[in-house]
Amino acid sequence: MDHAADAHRTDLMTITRFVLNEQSKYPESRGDFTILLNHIVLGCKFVCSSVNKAGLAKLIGLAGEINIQASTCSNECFGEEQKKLDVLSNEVFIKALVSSGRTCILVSEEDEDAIIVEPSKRGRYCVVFDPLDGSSNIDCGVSIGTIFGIYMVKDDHEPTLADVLQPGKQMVAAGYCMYGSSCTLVLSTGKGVNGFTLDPSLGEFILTHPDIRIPKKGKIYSVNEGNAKNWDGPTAKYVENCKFPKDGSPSKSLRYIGSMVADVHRTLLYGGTFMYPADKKSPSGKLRVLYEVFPMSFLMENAGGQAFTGKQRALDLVPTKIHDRSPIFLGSYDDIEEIKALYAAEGKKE
Ligand code: AHM
Ligand code: MG
Repeated sequence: MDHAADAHRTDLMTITRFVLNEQSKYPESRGDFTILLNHIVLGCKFVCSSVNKAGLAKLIGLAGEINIQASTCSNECFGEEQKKLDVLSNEVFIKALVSSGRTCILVSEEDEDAIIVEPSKRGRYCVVFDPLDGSSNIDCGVSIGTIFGIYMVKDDHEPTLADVLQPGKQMVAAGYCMYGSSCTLVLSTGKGVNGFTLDPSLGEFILTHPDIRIPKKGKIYSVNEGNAKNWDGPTAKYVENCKFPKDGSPSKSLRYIGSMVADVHRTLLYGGTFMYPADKKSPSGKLRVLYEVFPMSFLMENAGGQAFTGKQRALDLVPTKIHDRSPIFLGSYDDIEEIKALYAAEGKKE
């Protein structure tokens, strides 16, 4: 009997145990981060279960629509009114985060204004999140996900927007949970990136992807090419190089799901680039700085890759509004170097 392999199967590294181990390296740690993360994990499990049941529970549809199934639906979570999954996910995460007692300000893609947590429930963390990114993909069963970033305030002041309008490099942790063929939570607390897969029979996220490192160079590029006619010069040139390389290397493959969590997850594991560039119609691109660009850039850098806006390192951006957008190019170190060189060359021409 192979005892080492057996120990691997029976000595399960759950996400809570993993984070506790990590936090115990800091003597000043008070366990607050572990508690916060447990609440995020709970939100992810709830959303995962709702996404899996979406067809059955007739959750798909317009928010506010009366769910004709509701009166016969025994699942009291879903109530009388049919809730669209992104609305439901937003409520789940806000309730989980506030009830953790460890947050002071929340920014959600679904809410125009930041949520200031009431004083009796406040803690030191600010959480920015997209509760269900890629929700236009729900109806066809494509992978979707939750994205989150976490900042920490240093003292007990009254929370303000200034606490979250901080460059991404100030985040203390970031991650995403992908609701796909399996439910995978990828997390970085600033030292490497680790992936955990939900074991539905245990209800626990188990470490399945320790110390994820993105390949230094990739064979895939990922972008919505339907926008090509409006791209700037460097983006067009990079994509042209992917298809018709001039150095004799093989052409790259195009993969684009249109769901950021799934596209970034593939990029982290297989390497290559994911881009949502600026274009003439959307000079700031589409993706949101605080809860899409920053968390994914934080993960990329911590896995050995890079994230670039076309002008600067993405994590150096200073957002001025909570729903700001930015162009983004992220992925394998060498591939992003190539994009940076194309922008630098364009800059010299101007
Ligand atoms: P959403 O926040 O409204 O779901 O939009 C974000 C999504 C990302 O997941 C994805 O990368 C992008 O929009 C796809 O956009 P497009 O359909 O323009 O290619
Ligand atoms: Mg989104």
